[in-house]
Amino acid sequence: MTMRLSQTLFGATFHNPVLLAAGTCGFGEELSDALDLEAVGGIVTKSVTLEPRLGNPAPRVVEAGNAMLNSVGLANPGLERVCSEKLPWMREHLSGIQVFVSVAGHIPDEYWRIVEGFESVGGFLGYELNLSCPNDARLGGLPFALDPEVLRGVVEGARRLTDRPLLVKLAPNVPDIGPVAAAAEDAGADGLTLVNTMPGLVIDITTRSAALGAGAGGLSGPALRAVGVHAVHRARACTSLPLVGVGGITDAEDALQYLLAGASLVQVGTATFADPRTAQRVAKGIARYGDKMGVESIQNLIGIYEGADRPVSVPGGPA
Ligand code: RRO
Repeated sequence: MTMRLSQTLFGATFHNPVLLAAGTCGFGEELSDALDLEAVGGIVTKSVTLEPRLGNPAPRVVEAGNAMLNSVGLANPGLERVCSEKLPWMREHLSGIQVFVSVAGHIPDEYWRIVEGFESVGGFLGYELNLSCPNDARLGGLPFALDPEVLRGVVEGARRLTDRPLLVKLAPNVPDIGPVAAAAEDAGADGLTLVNTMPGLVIDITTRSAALGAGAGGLSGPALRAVGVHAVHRARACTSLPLVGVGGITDAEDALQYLLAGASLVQVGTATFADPRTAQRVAKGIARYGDKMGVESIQNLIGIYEGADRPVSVPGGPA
């Protein structure tokens, strides 16, 4: 028996559950020589802002133990050029897979104007609202995803502007992701992506300065995996939305943890930098696991973690 990997979610068919994460595949074209993009379930673009951004000073990426620290600073061509230069390529070359446009901004109005701009062009499935970038000071404020009520306002406004699937990307550094997930659902999100990178700092002890050009950054890679799996598990208990798990996936076993915890889809991010074919390999490995276990469809694996019904303990919070 061969396990069925395809699923219908958000009114669209995902031929497998493994997507490329925002910020790790550009707009597809940048990776098209290194892997067969039709072999992944979909991609999420680099976050797009209203105006072009050059990004932060180098180095933008450093090693941090079993992890990576980045502060890219939202480098992207901006709404207008993405619509005129990137979307046509994606429309032509990625018709067999699902594309989400990642949206970021400093103020709610920026998110809404970007969604309005993309709505007038089309040629992709939906949006991933990036409310959790750790490297964007938001004019001195914190990422929207750290406060359920602030997040609610951004999502409600975006919801009024589009009928396309709206994913909301959450941050790992909250005391309890449950209320944040519930607020996103209440505000009209169609799905949640968990999690963005975790704030971190690497210090060069020779220069006594930060190893990254920008100072602090966002931690990703294997060290983040258990945090992401826990976030999915916690969100599963608090919402009925489809969940997209991301953080530290390098092989099928990692991805399976997210699926069992309750994610319908997963994203591969940091591991793509080391091997652009990681997502393909992960999808094949999930299928092999299903075959070995005699599972008919991937849907029969989602959320069947045996602790799913147990009360979720939140460190520092009530059990
Ligand atoms: O561009 C970045 O520095 C960045 C973004 Br937008 C994000 O959402 N997460 C991250 O780790 N880096």
